[in-house]
Amino acid sequence: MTQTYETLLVDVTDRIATITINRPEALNALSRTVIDELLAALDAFRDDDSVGAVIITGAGEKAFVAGADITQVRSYSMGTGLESVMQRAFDAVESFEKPTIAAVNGFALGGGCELAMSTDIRIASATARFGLPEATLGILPGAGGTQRMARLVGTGRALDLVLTSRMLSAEEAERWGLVSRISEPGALLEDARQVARTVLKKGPVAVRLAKLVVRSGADADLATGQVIERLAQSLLYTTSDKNEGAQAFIDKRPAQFRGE
Ligand code: CO8
Repeated sequence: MTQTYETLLVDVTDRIATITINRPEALNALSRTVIDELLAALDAFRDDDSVGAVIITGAGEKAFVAGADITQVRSYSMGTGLESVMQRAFDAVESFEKPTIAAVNGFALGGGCELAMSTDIRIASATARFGLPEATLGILPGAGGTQRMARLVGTGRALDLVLTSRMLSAEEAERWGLVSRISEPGALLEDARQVARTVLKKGPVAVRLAKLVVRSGADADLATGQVIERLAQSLLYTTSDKNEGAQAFIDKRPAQFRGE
């Protein structure tokens, strides 16, 4: 039975878990409860073989997540910053073993943009808007935002967003490389599920290792990244999935991967 949450709606269908952050009255802002429940949901999915991929989205059509809950921001102290629960939470999203997709259905601001950036694949509704407006509140994007944005779109563009609080349309976000696909608003979730279904047809060990290699290589020098790549590939060469994938191609049939 799927666990119930106060601030999340969770559905598991065809090995795809959809987590909907459900506080539409506050544009799905990230309260501490949302963060705790998001981590609890990922923990539950980690060892659950009935879940192969996770989609994260927001309730309603207006917002994916409009940032940290500003009503709680006033109580943040230096200790809150140092403890940085949100930074660690998004690290957990980024390093989650199974593929993750953000279906960005509206405003993805501050912590919402940072959450989306910690997923593997970002799909935006044509009406989505992205930004890191923390400086307007006298703080900075402290949940990985200053770092992930610079890595995704380059330092100059990241500084433009961070220093001015400007918002990007879905089209601009795609041009900048912040999202890789745009959907019509009504088709967003189904498009995200289609992407998840496509990934789920691939060799599961290959998908898991490919994610690990791309992620760990992104912050390494080329030679180190290539060593990681070579080691992962050598491991895959020992799997029966590798033989099945090649045989299925020769037989002109879909592969039946066993994850070993
Ligand atoms: N937190 C709490 N409530 C919110 C938030 C939020 N982030 N965003 C919107 N709401 C609430 C509004 O207060 C409003 O509530 P009510 O109806 O009770 O007045 C309701 O949602 C609807 O919002 P608006 O009326 O403002 O809707 P508009 O269409 O006029 O505007 C915007 C939409 C542009 C999205 C606007 O709501 C907005 O600017 N929201 C705030 C965006 C923002 O600044 N986000 C960044 C927050 S800071 C952050 O994320 C820090 C992350 C790193 C922290 C690290 C800590 C260690």
